[in-house]
Amino acid sequence: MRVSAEVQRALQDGTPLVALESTIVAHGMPRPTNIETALAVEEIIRSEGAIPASIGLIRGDIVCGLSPDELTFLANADDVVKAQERDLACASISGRSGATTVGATLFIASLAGIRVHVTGGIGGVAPDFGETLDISADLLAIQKYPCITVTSGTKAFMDVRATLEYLETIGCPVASWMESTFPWFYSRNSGVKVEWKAESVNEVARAFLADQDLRGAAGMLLGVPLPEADALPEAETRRAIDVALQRATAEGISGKPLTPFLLSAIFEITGGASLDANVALIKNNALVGARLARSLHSLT
Ligand code: PSU
Ligand code: MN
Repeated sequence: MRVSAEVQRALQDGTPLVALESTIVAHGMPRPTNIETALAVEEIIRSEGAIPASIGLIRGDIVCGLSPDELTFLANADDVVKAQERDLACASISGRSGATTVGATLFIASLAGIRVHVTGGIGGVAPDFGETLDISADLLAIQKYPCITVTSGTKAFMDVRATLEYLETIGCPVASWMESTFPWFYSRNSGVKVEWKAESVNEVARAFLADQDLRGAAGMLLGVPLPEADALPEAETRRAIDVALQRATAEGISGKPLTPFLLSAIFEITGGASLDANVALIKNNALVGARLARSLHSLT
């Protein structure tokens, strides 16, 4: 594992740090919006007085603190693996380059000692989990590693209610930012209630530190609804998901290619609004995440 000089310095000097996953860059957004957004997100974090630590795999090296060139490489290369935590060792010994998922990013961030992680969407529990057992490895990692994940929801076509049930079962605290329902990625409201409505970054930071004292190392999830101006009406999100899923069934698409297929179908169905929403939400999460990292630093 290689920690960039800038991230090492921030760790030594006690400058707030924010970890960023790279699957959204390599596989979550089309070019060139992916790299433009990744660089803009890093800039937002800096402008809030924190240091970004983008995480990924470069030719077998696990890197914490990707340079702009390395991010650009991951955004444009065609053979970038989507690395979950379990894939890291195997990808590393075979010299592969990879984008890290939320789960893999949290593992690396926590090794480095970073306590805030910003992403767009997390994996979730799939609507057909009863047959497929498709429950994202992200969820266990979010609970397990001592880092707060800032997200705007699960991938929109996951079962939000089942995902929150699962997080409850495994003991992961879940808050919604200024709302009493969990966000729905492209839309502000999934309709699923949460018990913890967070009213300030200071409240979340204090709760996180108290939880470390009480239970030992553990993570937390903060759902932040995307800004009103970029949000899709709930009915439009519902329709886009339904139509995209029908197309996937009609074309017999399942397994790994399903997510990219659905994302591009949703893009087309919403006339590009889904991508604008995705860009807006990750930028907004970067703002909240950087403020949260600053708050954590002021408390410790
Ligand atoms: N949601 C999106 N775009 C993404 C992801 C989620 O809207 O790119 C990525 C995240 O990196 C997340 C991963 O960790 O997908 C989850 O993959 P899976 O469902 O296979 O666990
Ligand atoms: Mn999955």
